[in-house]
Amino acid sequence: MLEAIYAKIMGIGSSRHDKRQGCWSWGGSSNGEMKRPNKLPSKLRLKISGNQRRRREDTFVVWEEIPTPSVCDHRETMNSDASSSPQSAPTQERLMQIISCFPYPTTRPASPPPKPSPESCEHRAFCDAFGKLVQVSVETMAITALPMDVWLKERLKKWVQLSGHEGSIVPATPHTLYKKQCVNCGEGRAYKNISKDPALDGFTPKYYNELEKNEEHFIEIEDLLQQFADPTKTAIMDIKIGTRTFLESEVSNTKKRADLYEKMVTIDNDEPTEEERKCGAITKLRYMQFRERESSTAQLGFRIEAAKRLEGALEKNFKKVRTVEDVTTTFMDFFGMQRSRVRKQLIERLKSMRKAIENSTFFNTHEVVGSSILIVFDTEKVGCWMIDFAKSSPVPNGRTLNHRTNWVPGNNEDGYLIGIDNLVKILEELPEYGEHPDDQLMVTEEVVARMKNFAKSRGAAKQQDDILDERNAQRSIA
Ligand code: I3P
Repeated sequence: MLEAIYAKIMGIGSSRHDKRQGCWSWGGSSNGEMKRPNKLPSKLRLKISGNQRRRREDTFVVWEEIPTPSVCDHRETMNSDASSSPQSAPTQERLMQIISCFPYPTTRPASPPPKPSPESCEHRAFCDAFGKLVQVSVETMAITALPMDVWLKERLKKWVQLSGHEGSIVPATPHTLYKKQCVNCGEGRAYKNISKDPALDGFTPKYYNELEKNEEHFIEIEDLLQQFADPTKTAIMDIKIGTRTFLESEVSNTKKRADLYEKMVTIDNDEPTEEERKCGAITKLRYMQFRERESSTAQLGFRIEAAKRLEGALEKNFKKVRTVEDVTTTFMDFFGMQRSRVRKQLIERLKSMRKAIENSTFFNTHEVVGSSILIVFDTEKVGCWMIDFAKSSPVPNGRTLNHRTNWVPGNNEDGYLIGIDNLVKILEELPEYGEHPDDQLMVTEEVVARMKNFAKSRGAAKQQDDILDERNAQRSIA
């Protein structure tokens, strides 16, 4: 779910924040369901208005303060309640352990992405050899200048992972990430095809490399957050796009899974049929379609997977954000007071992205399932990219797709453009900041600071008035 917040950070599904460590992480995988914390400060609850009120208890969206983003291991933290006793803190050694499963990180600049234009063998051989020489010398210099563990610790301090399966993404160089590839996953091939499609240039992370370590496969891609002045001071949202989130191969997969049954009842205890209850297990297709219906995927062709607000708050669970109203409210909370500026730039970017997709050879010939739109903004800049192509593959028999036709088994349509169309529409209909009644309730740190300053200046002015009054009184007595 959530590519890295590096943000999809990656294909987000559930997440956990360890306050003591000041770290946060996201995971979109099998085992990590969040429970509703017992008590939440009311101002941190998602505001719900109008006809959403009836679902207030269901719409479980929590914003939590996150002091310092860093990386932590989901496996140690994902299965317990936020309000329960403290978890064992992931140590630097533990982080190094995770990193050690990946190809060795390096302070070298990432090697340039492969050139799409055909070159002569001689030319390529020369470039390869020359590239290696340059790389070796840069690497040597960089390592001399900054020891690897120091570099890595620094990098991890600013490390945020949004999407993908837990522990699946780590820093590779100051501007790139390693992403672990699942078995039979065609993501490297998808990225190679994307790099050959000029229409998509700049709309996805740059793809650099495919690597292997201990028989595991990795790709090296751009870390999009590094385009921002301070990646820890960004707001990030991962939106899974498409009306279908499962592969067609799942339709014929009859394997029943207890973990997915458990996840289903955590979301809605009334959902399983009698037979499913007896069995205590369901197929992946059943679970994925249930998730599509419970969220906005089925109706709107996209769903919010995870988000971190500018002020540093982390959104944990959007599984029941389903209607246009739910989505609108969540966007308003996410954009905060930056709404007017961010919304405008986002709409423009999404419209160009839509045009790019309509003109893209890659999209014409591939189904793109479980991919996300990653939105990142800070106080200066707004970015938006397509990420996570783990479930993207060429359509068989030379057929083409339009990404707007409804899915029926065998037609490979994914509803990608249905999602973008609805996203643009909802953003266009968002009220300007200040026009919505809820805006007055948005008491952010900035507003509190402004109120304090105002009170202070009022206090100072009153003191001056009192002094003047006293002086005047003394004068009149004299
Ligand atoms: C997960 C989510 C992931 C999916 C995962 C689901 O559900 O849909 O995208 O992984 O399947 O469990 P949730 O969001 O409710 O946590 P894939 O996209 O790789 O299929 P999995 O359990 O088979 O990993």
